[in-house]
Amino acid sequence: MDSILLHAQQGDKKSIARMISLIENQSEVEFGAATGKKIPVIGITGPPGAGKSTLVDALIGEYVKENKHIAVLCVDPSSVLHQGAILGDRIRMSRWFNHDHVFIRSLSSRGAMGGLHPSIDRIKNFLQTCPFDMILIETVGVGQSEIEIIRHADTTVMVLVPEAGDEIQLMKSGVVEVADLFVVNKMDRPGSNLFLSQLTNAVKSRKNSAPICATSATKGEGIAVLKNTIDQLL
Ligand SMILES: Nc1nc2c(ncn2[C@@H]2O[C@H](COP(=O)(O)OP(=O)(O)OP(=O)(O)O)[C@@H](O)[C@H]2O)c(=O)[nH]1
Ligand SMILES: [Mg+2]
Repeated sequence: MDSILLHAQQGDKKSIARMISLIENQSEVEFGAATGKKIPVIGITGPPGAGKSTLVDALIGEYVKENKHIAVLCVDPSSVLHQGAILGDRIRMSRWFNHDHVFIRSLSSRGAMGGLHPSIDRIKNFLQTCPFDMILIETVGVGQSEIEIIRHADTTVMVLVPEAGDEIQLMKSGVVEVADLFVVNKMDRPGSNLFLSQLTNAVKSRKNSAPICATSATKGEGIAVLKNTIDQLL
């Protein structure tokens, strides 16, 4: 196992994948502690189908342009939709699977209450010891209880879509309180500008303000601004 770890920490993707499998299957195994250079962890969360994977795919493109090395964990908390969503993630990001600078891994949550994989902390700590510039974690989160991601991420990005409802609903769901950055995706959809202004109002009533980015992930619109906004928060 030592040589797998060594290769993983030199950036060999096969070894990284094998190490993650080992960590998943052995609850006591722990690699890496938060020492030395800390790699930023960005959580991307939001309701099912909001476009999280499409956005991650586009963001990878921005970081790869800068020659950065990126690790992506896709965590799906819903056991029923599990296969379909993970397939969705794989399709959405498929162009990056063979890219030297990109490592992508899907994890099932195995019924963890907060919606995140039980070994996510240990996997994250291990990835911190590998040569990445950034770790992105995609997970589904709809209400406050499902936004456990904030505990694991340095920066939490909440992806919402015009269909997310009105200002009252936003306040009720509690999502407005927890994110560091909001994305209104699917700006090409009807009602997007109204939703954007309602979200802006809702976020204004927070104690600490948070930036809001508007994107159309499928068209690649607003991605560069989103990337810069994320970078400013790190
Ligand atoms: N119209 C429009 N559709 C989009 C946009 N971004 C994503 N989509 C579509 O929305 C659907 C869901 O996109 P995904 O990226 O899989 O969304 P997700 O949030 O990762 O979904 P889950 O991981 O299953 O929760 C796909 O059909 C995308 O093509 C957008 O900006 N505009
Ligand atoms: Mg997805």
